[in-house]
Amino acid sequence: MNARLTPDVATNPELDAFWMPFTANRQFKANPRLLARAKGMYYTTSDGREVLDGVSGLWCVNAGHGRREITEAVTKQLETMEFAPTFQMGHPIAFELANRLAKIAPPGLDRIFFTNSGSESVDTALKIAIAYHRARGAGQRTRLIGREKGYHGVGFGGMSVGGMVNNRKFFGSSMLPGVDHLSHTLDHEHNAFSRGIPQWGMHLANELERLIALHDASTIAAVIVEPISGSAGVVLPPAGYLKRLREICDKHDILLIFDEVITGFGRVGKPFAAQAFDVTPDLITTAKGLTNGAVPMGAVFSQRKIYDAFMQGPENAIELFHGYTYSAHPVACAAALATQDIYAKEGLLTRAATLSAAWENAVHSLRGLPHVIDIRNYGLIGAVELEPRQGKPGARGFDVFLKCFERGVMVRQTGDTIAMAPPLVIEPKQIDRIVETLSAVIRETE
Ligand code: PXG
Repeated sequence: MNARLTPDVATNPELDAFWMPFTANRQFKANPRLLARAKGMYYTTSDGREVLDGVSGLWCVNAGHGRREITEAVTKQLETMEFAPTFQMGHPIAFELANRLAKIAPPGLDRIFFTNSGSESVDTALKIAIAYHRARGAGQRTRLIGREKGYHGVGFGGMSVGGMVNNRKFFGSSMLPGVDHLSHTLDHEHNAFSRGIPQWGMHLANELERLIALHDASTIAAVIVEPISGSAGVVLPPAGYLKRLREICDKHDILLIFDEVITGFGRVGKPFAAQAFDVTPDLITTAKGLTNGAVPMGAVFSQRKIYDAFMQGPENAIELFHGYTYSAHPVACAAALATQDIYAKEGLLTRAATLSAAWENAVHSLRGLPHVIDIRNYGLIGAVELEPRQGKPGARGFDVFLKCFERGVMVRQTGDTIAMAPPLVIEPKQIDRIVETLSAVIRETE
């Protein structure tokens, strides 16, 4: 225990009880950053400062904060029916929401399973993949392939297929057996400062052939990747890479899962990255932007052929022994429907495409600043990677994040990478504000 930190913590005893997620608890509690209100593009801190939201809360508030339509829909639903079970029962807006989502889904992915988070969506999709093969008489296909630097949430399934070292190493060998990983696609030597999709690295998808040769296709259920990795600091797919993964999976009867918890719902200029990259997976995992972050909810989009494979046997038999008490929670459904209305009415699922050129120019204007070793962008996602300080990885990134926040711009830091993903309602002058603040802060950070 670091004794030096104890007195600081003691000065804020009201902060002790909340064990904060993915947070340096002692550092935070010694110097808290408290958000009190939010409207449009801005948070207001508890001491009354306005902060421009450069990361949509945590990649989820795609339509901007404080949307009245969502508040009203949620309020009305709470007054009408706050809860209803979806095990052997149903309620109308769950079906309405599934039908709505099916309409914006990539071709064929029109069977929707509801969860409460991205982590649950991932574990659900992995379980569906394994059970699907079993339903087809290929029950030996249980192996899962993830990728280095992948983030698929924090459930045991998602952790196992994920590839972020710190998210794994503290949990010993408590991983799913039979998981292997592809290499990640981040490559500074060939791709640093690529604008949009990098050109080099499609061949990295061929590693899947190597893993298949090692394990044999008959043991592999699914490959799961984020079309664009978010948490690892924005790692983009090289041109042609995702298509190649699709071809290899098709050849070997392996399911391809896209984890679109971050890329879904307009972040990349189309409803889903699957559409932006013109590659159709078998399952898509989502959460976050589904409800604009207002109520926790996730959804797994499944190819109809997968759903149909389960719809066999006696009609009174439960086909998938999986689900959550709060799957399709009425309040979450109401929030999601209101969110989808906003997305449709305001054209937000494609707005990133119209802003992406300006966004790209803005973030790449930071090239040449001290310590900037790479800049990556796609849709309304951007990342600026800084050179780590000698022996102190993450310290420079944290300083930049903190100074930006003090100057009224909230970005996200992972290691020494600053990630940005503003609400899709952002205006050009707000893009400038984010980038000007970041520029000034980077210039004066040792
Ligand atoms: N998959 C992906 C691709 C994600 O980005 C999850 C699954 C898990 O979702 P839940 O709802 O269980 O948290 C995520 C979550 C960040 C950051 O900025 C990213 C996420 C969560 C928190 C922080 O690094 N993504």
